[in-house]
Amino acid sequence: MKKGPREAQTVAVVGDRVRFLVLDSDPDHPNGVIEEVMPRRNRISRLAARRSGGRTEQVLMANLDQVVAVQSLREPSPQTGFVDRLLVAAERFGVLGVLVLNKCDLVSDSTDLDRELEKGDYFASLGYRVIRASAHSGQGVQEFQDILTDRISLLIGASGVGKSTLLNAIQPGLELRVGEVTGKTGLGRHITTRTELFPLDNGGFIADSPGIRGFDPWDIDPEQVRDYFPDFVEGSQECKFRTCLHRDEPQCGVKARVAQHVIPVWRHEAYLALLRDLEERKAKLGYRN
Ligand SMILES: Nc1nc2c(ncn2[C@@H]2O[C@H](COP(=O)(O)OP(=O)(O)OP(=O)(O)O)[C@@H](O)[C@H]2O)c(=O)[nH]1
Ligand SMILES: [Mg+2]
Ligand SMILES: [Zn+2]
Repeated sequence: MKKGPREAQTVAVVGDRVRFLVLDSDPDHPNGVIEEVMPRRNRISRLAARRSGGRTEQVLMANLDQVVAVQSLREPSPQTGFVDRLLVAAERFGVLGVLVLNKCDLVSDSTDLDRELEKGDYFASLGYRVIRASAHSGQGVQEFQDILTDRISLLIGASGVGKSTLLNAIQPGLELRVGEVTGKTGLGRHITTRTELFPLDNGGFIADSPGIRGFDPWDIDPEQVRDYFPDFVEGSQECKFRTCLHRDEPQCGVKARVAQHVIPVWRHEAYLALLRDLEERKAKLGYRN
């Protein structure tokens, strides 16, 4: 199957149900062949790296219950718009979205008005589960374990935010490799190099994944993206135009709510940036799915 067209790079991914032919059942040197990948109930996909020409879907995981976006409050500092984009991909397929804000121990006083904590509170107000955690102090680790129990989940986030460390904290037997964040660049070192699914002692499965820089959701039309911002629904009912993209149009209920501080400016900007990216992609390549 790997010899297929370029798109075949994700012919079988973590979470796939497959038909498997056992060639050798000897536990010392088991061997077999994947013969068929069953239809996926859902998936989390992004546009593969630029070098693929921007036409290739990269499926990060299939058949999952929830996607857990992990950010660190410091070292590395969060990527603008990452959570917004990931939640769009989750909404697209009806996958539950969860946000973990890790390294809370690095924020001197977690009650102070940290911008990222404020953003977390906003996502929580939209109904997403948001966990303030520290793999080092133990804060939120029990809560993190609880949300993973009996579910199939994907952990995703930039390199160095502490995905593997958090998993080791709830299940030390995993003994996952973790790595220092480089002082100079403040970036992680891409310690985890492939996505791998682990059974959890308390039930459920968790996939740890390599750090990613950006997330461009796959298979979303520019005109659709507004539908995956649940906080825009109410305001959009007051837009003059039914086709309003909440950008330059007059009498826009969403922009009115931004002006009233009901919808934060950063949230609207995350939407506009994603909309622009999707429009550019469509203009360049033509929309395909
Ligand atoms: N201060 C602090 N450091 C943490 C915390 N969690 C993880 N770290 C540190 O952050 C560094 C990176 O942790 P990893 O678990 O390797 O990060 P990762 O997200 O798995 O990174 P990749 O595998 O490269 O994607 C390590 O040095 C950890 O010790 C935390 O809650 N607080
Ligand atoms: Mg890791
Ligand atoms: Zn509008």
